[in-house]
Amino acid sequence: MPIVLHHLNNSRSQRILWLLEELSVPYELRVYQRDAVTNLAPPELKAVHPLGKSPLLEVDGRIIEESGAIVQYLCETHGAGAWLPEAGTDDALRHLELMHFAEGSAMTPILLNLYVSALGDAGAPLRPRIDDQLAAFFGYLDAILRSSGHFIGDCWSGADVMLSFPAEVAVMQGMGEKYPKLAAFVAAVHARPAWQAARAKGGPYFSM
Ligand SMILES: N[C@@H](CCC(=O)N[C@@H](CS)C(=O)NCC(=O)O)C(=O)O
Repeated sequence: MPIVLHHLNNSRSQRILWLLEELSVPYELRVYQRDAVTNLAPPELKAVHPLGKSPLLEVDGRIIEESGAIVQYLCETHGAGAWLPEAGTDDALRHLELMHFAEGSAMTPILLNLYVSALGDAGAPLRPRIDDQLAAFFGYLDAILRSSGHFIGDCWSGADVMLSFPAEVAVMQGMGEKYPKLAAFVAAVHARPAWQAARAKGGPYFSM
């Protein structure tokens, strides 16, 4: 029974699709379309998992949710020793931190920005704090990117996959010049044949 990725178009699930392609994992792709008006996931995703969000990875009938858990699982089971630093090393601890940072910290101001922007002038009192936190997190990511172009060591890892989404948000929102290392990282991600194969299968992503 192949692994199934329950994929929502134009979403954080794109990075899982990319990783599946990188690792040459045999998988079945089930694509769900956002509502054209609300941009929310369709109700069919709730039949897969009560939260009705994506990505969801189905392995032998078991649904794995949360991007970080899915990335960790795929790297451990299909990474052939690559994509994760050696256990017990400082890089492994750093990797753990960044895997959690991607969803646990970086996404907070990104989502607040999205929601508060919809409020127009009513959201103005929240704007300085959100802008401050976006600058703090994007600036941090830009600063910690290594000269290798990766977040850990000299090669691709699960942390690169997880952080590709907040990095893309920064660049797609026109902050590439302010964060040139993030911009170069995103360009390197998008140049990967596996990323392009994922983009072809997953459909339009941001404005690409
Ligand atoms: N922390 C979760 C977030 C999942 C999530 O919120 N996914 C969004 C797509 S980016 C979603 O499904 N949104 C549709 C909705 O909430 O209706 C993860 O990384 O897997």
